[in-house]
Amino acid sequence: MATYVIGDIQGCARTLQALLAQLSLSGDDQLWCVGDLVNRGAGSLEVLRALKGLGARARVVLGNHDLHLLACSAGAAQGEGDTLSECLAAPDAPELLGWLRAQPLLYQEGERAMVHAGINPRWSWAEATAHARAAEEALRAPGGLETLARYHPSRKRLRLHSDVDLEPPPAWVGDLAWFTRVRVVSASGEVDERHKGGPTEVTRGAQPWFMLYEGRAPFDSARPRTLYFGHWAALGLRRGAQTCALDTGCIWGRYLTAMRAEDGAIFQQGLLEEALTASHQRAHAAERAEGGGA
Ligand SMILES: [Mn+2]
Repeated sequence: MATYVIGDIQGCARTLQALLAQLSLSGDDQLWCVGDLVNRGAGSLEVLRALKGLGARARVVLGNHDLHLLACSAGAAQGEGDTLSECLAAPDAPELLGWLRAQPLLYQEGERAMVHAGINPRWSWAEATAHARAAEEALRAPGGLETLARYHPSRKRLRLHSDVDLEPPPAWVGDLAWFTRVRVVSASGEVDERHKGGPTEVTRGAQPWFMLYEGRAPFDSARPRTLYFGHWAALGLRRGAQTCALDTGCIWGRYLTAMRAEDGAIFQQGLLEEALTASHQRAHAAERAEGGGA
């Protein structure tokens, strides 16, 4: 039995199928996906159907774009460059969205774990797990998606002008920034949402979350040997002491990467669909300036 961990798919269904053909999963092989299954690419619906169709052979964690789809299903607005309408209008949307909503934010099997973006490096592993379970439970509870939509990052500006939304978000909504959006941690220990460049461009006093996480390694024996993550295309493939980054920027015209966990073998598939254009990138930059988006 082999475990293949793959990076951010972002709706690139043809690229995913080509990578799966390369892997030719057999028997009890498992496919782990680090999240951001959907959005930006044209084949989000196909990706959801394919992964759901793999049943227990596919393990998935939720990314910021997956949460964005769930929020849109509960009334949040799509932004420029979003490609989620097909998923929302599909006849099997209730089943697919129900499946997506049931996926964890942090997944662990023995010595391996995965998360979309990262975890708060100040948490012990037990605390990280507890925070993830609490957020997952809240998301699945009645009204969970409405709360998600209400505090969605893309609504930041709107909240400033709305009396009803002035109360601070529940703690689990705040934790979503760690599991699904963090790249860099500020000097004061908060998620720095503005940073999206490479790790060498990090501003003074801030640090990539995984550097802080690995710096604390000797003090927490409960940790898995390897924590796989995605979300940071500018970082690319990076094997750290206790972490492994797998977002190799498929949607930006680069590669979709799979790593075989047992021996570290790498499998890559170049993008087969249309890459995001410069105008898309400018739209994303504008969204980031408002604290939302990718
Ligand atoms: Mn992401």
